[in-house]
Amino acid sequence: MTAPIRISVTGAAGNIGYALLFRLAAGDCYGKDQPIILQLLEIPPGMKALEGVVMELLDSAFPLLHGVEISDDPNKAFSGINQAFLVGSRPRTKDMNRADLISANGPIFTGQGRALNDNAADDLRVLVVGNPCNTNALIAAHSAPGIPKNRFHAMTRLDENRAKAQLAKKLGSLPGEVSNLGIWGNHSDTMYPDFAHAKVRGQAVTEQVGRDWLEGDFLKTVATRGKAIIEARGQSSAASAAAAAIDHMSTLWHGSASPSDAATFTSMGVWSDGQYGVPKGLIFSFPVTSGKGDYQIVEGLEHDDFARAKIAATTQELVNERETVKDLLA
Ligand code: NAX
Repeated sequence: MTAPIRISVTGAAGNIGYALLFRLAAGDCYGKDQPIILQLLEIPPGMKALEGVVMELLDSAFPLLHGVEISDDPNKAFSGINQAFLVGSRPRTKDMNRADLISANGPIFTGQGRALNDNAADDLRVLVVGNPCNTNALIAAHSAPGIPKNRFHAMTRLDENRAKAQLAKKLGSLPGEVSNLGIWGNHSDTMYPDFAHAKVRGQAVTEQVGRDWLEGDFLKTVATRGKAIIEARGQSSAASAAAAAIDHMSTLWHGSASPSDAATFTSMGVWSDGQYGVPKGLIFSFPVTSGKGDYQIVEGLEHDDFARAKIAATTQELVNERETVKDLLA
């Protein structure tokens, strides 16, 4: 049988953790023939709840789950891991603006970056979900000088999935029939879902629906979807966020041609080397294709003035966030 891979999930007793762990253990990410060992990290107040989650994981008798370890020490939780889902972070409270959130969460990712550097396996891949995920991924990457920068990703797949769902609904198609919908920039309401290159059933979206809707209601609905879910549910999106995390890491593991991935390209927040004029060294969401374990930023996409202005705005926001945390970037 294939040797198990070690997967760490931080914030494992939280809402997203609760939705994510059971799908990982069921084989939804790495395949039905890939055993896994889960190494779960929480802060001390979360450990008791995490013990309960572990009981449920064991009670599910997942054949692929070859072990579960828990710890409140990142050095232990990251020991020998191949894959990391960095979900845990402080939620934004009503009195906090985005800059406060960045300052509150930044130090978590310096510590976790160092612990990954010192303890993880050589083939490590990291997905940062905890917000502000692009800048948290940047901090973690800087704190792990021994790990290549292209291993640190931020999750914008939920934004992509939300955008695909809206296009599918509008055009009476299925989400799986929407392709090449790239998210550009920051996982925040400045991100730009690039409808101009998107296709539904192989035909350009812009040939099937008016630009008024695309530039108006479509962008607004995608950008404010998280808020709408909190208003309706009383809690932030958790199951759809976990599904997007599975999609991201599954695409990276299996390649873009994975059966669960109808798109020719998908979106990942990754290290910029200056593509499309984005400053080098930001974690920026680009359209990517993925081979096994690696990705390539899609080159040569043309943007009109509308798209250029949107991409400039989200770039500027990430530059500002980087400035806010510059003391944490070793
Ligand atoms: P919860 O508050 O339910 O869970 C977070 C968990 O993290 C808690 O159990 C907490 O004890 C733990 N935690 C806090 N600090 C930690 C640390 N230093 N080490 C380990 N664990 C720690 O939040 P949840 O709904 O699960 O959301 C988690 C994060 O995902 C939040 O930052 C949230 O903003 C972010 N999201 C990101 C999304 C994305 O698309 N990138 C979408 C969904 C979500 O909003």
